[in-house]
Amino acid sequence: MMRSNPPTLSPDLFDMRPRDIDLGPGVRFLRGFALPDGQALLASLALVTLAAPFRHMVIRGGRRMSVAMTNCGSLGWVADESGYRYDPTDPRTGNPWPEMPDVFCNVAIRAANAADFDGFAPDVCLINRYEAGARMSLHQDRNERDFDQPIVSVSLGLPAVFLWGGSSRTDRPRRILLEHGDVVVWGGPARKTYHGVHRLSAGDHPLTGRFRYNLTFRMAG
Ligand code: MD3
Ligand code: FE
Repeated sequence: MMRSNPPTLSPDLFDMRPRDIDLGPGVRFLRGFALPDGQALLASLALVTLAAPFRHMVIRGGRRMSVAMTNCGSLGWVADESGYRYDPTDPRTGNPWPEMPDVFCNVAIRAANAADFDGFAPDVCLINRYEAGARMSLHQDRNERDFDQPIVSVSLGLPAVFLWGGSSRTDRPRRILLEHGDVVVWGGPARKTYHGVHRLSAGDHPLTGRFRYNLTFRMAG
């Protein structure tokens, strides 16, 4: 009898994962949702970063973030010694942030719709770049104006262990593997949950080399 799929040649530890992960009310995990757009997203990302290069922001207290960041859209997330904010201007260049590429916006809106959010119109795409050792400690995202709107995240390149905590920083987080093409829509009661990213392991991804990128789409203004 013909098989519709050839057998995999290498054992994949993650073949045992459930197809859909339930992260509780308000969260929709869309595994592989952005896979068909992966290359287009990365090509547009490269253009954005020509105008607004990745940089390691310095947070209050003087520490440099291990994750390199940039933004596109009418606003961008920035950190400096005075705190966090959304700003229409890239402090590094003095220019407005680059426009959000259509392919970015389209994926984000389609994902929000798939998760039953209507009217998602992101004005910010924060772009995070992780290399081996880079991590993001547990935090809440609370600089946005309207918490009824979700955040849409798109993972590209090397996989990372995402830490999904609770309503308190001290709640023990669950560990979720986020891989190339995975999209998660975080809304409703999940919106203020503590979350972070475990330090990235070294690797070599066919499309992104030694990096992991994460795009987070927000309605901030
Ligand atoms: C849940 N980024 O940029 S994406 C961030 O992979 C951030 O770079 C991580 O946390 C990353 O703020 C995680 C998933 C994510 C993003 C925002 C959220 C989950 C969220 C906001 C509220 C709840
Ligand atoms: Fe966050």
